[in-house]
Amino acid sequence: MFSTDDSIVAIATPSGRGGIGVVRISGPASPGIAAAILDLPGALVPRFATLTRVRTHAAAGRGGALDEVIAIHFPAPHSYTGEHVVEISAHGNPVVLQAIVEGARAAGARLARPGEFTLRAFLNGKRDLVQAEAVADLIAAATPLQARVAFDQLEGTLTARIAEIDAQLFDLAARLEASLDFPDEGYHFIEPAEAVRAVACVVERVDELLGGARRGRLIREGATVVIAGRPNVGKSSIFNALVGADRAIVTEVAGTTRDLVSEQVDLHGLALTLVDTAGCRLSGDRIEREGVERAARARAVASLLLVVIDWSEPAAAEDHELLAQTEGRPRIVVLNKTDLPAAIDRAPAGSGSCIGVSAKSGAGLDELRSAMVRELTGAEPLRDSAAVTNARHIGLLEQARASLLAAQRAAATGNTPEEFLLADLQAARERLDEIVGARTSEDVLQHIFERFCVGK
Ligand SMILES: Nc1nc2c(ncn2[C@@H]2O[C@H](COP(=O)(O)OP(=O)(O)O)[C@@H](O)[C@H]2O)c(=O)[nH]1
Ligand SMILES: [Mg+2]
Repeated sequence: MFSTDDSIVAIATPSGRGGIGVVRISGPASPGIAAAILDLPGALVPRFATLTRVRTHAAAGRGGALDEVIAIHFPAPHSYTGEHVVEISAHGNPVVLQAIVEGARAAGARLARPGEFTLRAFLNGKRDLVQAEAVADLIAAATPLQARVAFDQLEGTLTARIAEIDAQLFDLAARLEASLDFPDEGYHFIEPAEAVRAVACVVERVDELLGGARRGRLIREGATVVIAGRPNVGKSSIFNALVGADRAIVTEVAGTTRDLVSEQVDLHGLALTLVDTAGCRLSGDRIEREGVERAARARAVASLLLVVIDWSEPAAAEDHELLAQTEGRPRIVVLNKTDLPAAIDRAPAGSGSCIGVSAKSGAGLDELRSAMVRELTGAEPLRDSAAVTNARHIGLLEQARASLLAAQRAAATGNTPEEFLLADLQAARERLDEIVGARTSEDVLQHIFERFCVGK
């Protein structure tokens, strides 16, 4: 179902207006398609930026030019997709770019599907699946840390580590197979004890990768942090202080925030969706009640809750109720308004850390940020990078690990036939192959490349 013998075209730059907009054409016919829409004296010189003019399909008959452009031909196989690629940089105007695409289609190109350029790069062996997925991650990155982690994977760091693990497994499997070929010798080429050690060594390396998986996933996927508390404790003020802008309305009137207000925040490299909610109270009009219900739903899906309490007032019934409701969930109790005299004599008991802040003066906000990172990542410090970040890779590594443990148990008995061990090792290797895409069903590929946008 994935055709690669036709030529595809798409606008590769974001929609809208800008200094430059790029149309990308890939496939065997792309040099000819380019020649049909560009004013060229001869063929494009490979990898040479040529200043020329582009004619539209409509203007072609009348000989009119549409824009002045730079065209570059990247001959196969040394291109992004591994095919002949022509990139046309025009002025960044949607009408101009669309007309170039139409011109290319009239000359024989087909409109590219989402992710199809990168899919072709994968099918042509220019990138493995981990690297193709990293392209999508890099494009989607919202924080510098996300971008760095994605680029590491694009560079092949994860691929290399998986290849090392696979090489160890290959070596072990080869020795077991040699034993099979000479049955009289039994475990001649590898003693059971040695097989156990060798598998344990591989498990250790898989565990190294999985060790950073929780943090990695958090880096890649980000997290939702919901601010909860009764009206007027300063939720919106804390939200604004963490966002660094007056995004939510702050007033002394209880019940001001009625809908969810959310904003993306870069917290020490983590992409957080911070959500401000309506205060939890039962009174109020219909709109406020709807807001309170939305707040409850937001709390239910949050990765972390900030339960805000006004420390300048005696704890109210709503405070106790919210503390009881959120007990045991990942949460931080935030005592706000520490610039005022305390009316609460001690920190509320229960799970999660408790941090005093003043949204007004900014005191304690840095501690709050650090506590948020700590709660979200566990005790693990947020180091620069993470090897595995993608849930698909993590799932496959865990499956490979389970097969390895089965092999280890089998070898440990000392009398399990080599075939059984080999079958487990083979299963583990298949999972590793799936990560890099050496064996992957079309469904999985389709699912992965659907995430891309057109032109990537
Ligand atoms: N003194 C003091 N007042 C605060 C602080 N944080 C918020 N407030 C005030 O408390 C009132 C309610 O704040 P708001 O953020 O709207 O609370 P929300 O209803 O929980 O969203 C406003 O008058 C704020 O100016 C603080 O740290 N110190
Ligand atoms: Mg509010």
